[in-house]
Amino acid sequence: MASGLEALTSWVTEMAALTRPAHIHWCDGSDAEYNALVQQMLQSGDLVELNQQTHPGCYLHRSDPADVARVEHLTFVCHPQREDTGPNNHWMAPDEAHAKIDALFDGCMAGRTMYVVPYCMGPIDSPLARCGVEITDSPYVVANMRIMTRMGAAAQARIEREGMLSNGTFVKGLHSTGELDPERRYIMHFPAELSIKSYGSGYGGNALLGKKCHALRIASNQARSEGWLAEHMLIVGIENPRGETHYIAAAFPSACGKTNLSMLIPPASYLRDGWKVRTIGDDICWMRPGPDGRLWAINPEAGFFGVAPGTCSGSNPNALETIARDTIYTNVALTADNQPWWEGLPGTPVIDWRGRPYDAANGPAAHPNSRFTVSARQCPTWSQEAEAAHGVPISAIVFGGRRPSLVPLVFEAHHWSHGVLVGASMGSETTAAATGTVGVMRRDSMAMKPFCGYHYGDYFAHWLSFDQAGARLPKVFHVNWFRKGRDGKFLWPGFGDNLRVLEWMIDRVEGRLDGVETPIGILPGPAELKLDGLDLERHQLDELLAVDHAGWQAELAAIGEYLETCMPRLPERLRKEQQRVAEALTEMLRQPRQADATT
Ligand code: OXD
Ligand code: MN
Repeated sequence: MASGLEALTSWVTEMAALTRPAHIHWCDGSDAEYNALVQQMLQSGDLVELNQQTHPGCYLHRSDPADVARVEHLTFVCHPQREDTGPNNHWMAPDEAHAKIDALFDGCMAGRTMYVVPYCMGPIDSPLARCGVEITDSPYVVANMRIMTRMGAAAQARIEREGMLSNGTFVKGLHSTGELDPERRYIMHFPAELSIKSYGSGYGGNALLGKKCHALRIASNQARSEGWLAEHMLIVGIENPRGETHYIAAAFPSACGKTNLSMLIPPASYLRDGWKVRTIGDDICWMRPGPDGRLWAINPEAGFFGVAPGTCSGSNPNALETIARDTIYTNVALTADNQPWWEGLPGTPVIDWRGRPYDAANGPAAHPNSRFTVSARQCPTWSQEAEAAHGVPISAIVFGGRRPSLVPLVFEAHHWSHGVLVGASMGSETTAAATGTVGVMRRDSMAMKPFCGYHYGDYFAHWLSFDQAGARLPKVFHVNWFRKGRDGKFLWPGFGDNLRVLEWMIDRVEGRLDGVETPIGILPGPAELKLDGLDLERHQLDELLAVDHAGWQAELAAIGEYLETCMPRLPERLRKEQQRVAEALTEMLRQPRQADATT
């Protein structure tokens, strides 16, 4: 059996023969290497230096205007059997996919440097972590991978050590920015081969292969066969004044506030009382049952690739502090004194994201999906527990999306199977994180629609399978920070005040509050949410916690239709759950007086 190093070098040799670079650089992940890459990119114009007085170590990268977001329509999951890919993914036969993309890779690195980027997703000594190697011709990708992953010599040493052990096999990722022509762009995944090929895009989600491609699409497959979960979730630790710390994992679709929630600042009265927030991760969570039956989670990433617009002192002061130094900005605007700028910040833009003099007639100054890449260690709420090899125990799983109507502020699932239904039924308005129309409601089960690397029906069955004797599973909740009133304005203040909802969840986990039973789940009882100091009128709270039974009956019917798209692989248990809730709603509507009472 080949050693890890032999397997790695023979694959690198093969990829070099295909792409024919002028040089090959094996990345060690050192500061000197990073600094040299930055200097090289400043010279080539790939990076622009920002104001080093206000933003030391910060640089701006401008993408090609046609390459600013994930491209779901060009993203393929190539299982040998089409059916394994499911209705949630695009499929191409592996042979056809390799042939198509290899034709693009053929000679594409001529005259350029090929970088070999070994990385580890998760703490380097964690049994839950997994390694990969990305080959790329983009120094911007290398610099971002160094921030987003444990990249370089330590990762390579782990790959060499693990060799070809069954769980030690590294994920092979080949990337080239190519011509950045959307007509010659593919993001291909080969789960059975643990490999990824990405051509024609330099955008983060398409090009930083450790992130969405490895840590979600490939890892979700591995997780299924090895008995764990790879999820699109933040992980946050909340310490209450009693000294209890609860870790909460929360799934929201892209650009719905995961970064904000993971580093929220408690309301003033909570701060006075001693509440503390600890950030473990803002986007991806790998979790598996521990010997105690609880789910233990790690954040496989080492940095944040966050959405810039909207990040401001009101929404996320911790993020602002995090990105004040040593940050790569992508597609933001500039002020007159060369500071990064985006909509939501004070000040005035002078140069827009495309490098043109700012003119409001051209649209927003910063691209709506402009980003910052920064080490998570710079975050004021960063927790040392993020480095814990065994991970952190998860007390609650939260699902949520942008739902302007119908869905209450918070409810708790009745039990695990119901929680899986709640996650599977998630819906949200689309955002600028992917190309396409923004603001359209789409189902996004577990916020994994663009990221689940296999058939959703099998994925739901995998989730259900954790409900076993001896399991101490987290409680499951659903939240909606985005409910709007009749005036079209958000009813809930969100941001730091979301801690009030997390407090209710923790009290439910600890068995301190009763909640109110409804057919859709358990809601906070009157006065169970702490609202002191909040400017919220009674009717707004009533609206936030209302259960519109007739509206939910229609929603359950729509959920039923959506689940049908997973036939014949839809687990019977999930279908029964949908029927159970639908019937409970029908029953409630048959008793008008009772229905009125909770509406
Ligand atoms: C991301 C995304 O970049 O979800 O995290 O698109
Ligand atoms: Mn994401």
